[in-house]
Amino acid sequence: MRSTYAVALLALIAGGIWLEWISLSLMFPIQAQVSNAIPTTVFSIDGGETAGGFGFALQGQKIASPGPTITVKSGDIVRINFKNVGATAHAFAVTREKDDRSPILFTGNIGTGARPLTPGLEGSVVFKADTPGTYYYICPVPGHPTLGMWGEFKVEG
Ligand SMILES: [Cu+2]
Repeated sequence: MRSTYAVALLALIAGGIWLEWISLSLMFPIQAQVSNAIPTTVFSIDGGETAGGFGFALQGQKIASPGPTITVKSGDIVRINFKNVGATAHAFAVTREKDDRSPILFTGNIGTGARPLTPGLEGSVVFKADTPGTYYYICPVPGHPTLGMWGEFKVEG
């Protein structure tokens, strides 16, 4: 009888530890560790209007389309600072294609197409670029990449 209680008590303790582990991993997902990592590469990018559409520029420079090519090395912890210097809502996202429906890569986005940054707002993101390739960064607001709001994002192997 006593051993039954002991087993039940152990099962309760183990269950409690397991539940706590689950809730902790929900509260502090692995992504948070990447976000807390010290960036090895930092880019400050403006987004806004050009004469005929939208584009990007290195912070303080003239907005152009396409925006400046961002090149990093595979494994870099990349920090992007993005400021909306335009007159309409914009956001920033690393994607496979220069298409506002293309999935976001490396969780490298600041705002989304549905929740972009209003004019004057800025934000930043830290992510690990760990798959070599030539990708894009875009403004994921529907129609904006087509209007020129994109640039190349290269991850060198
Ligand atoms: Cu935009």
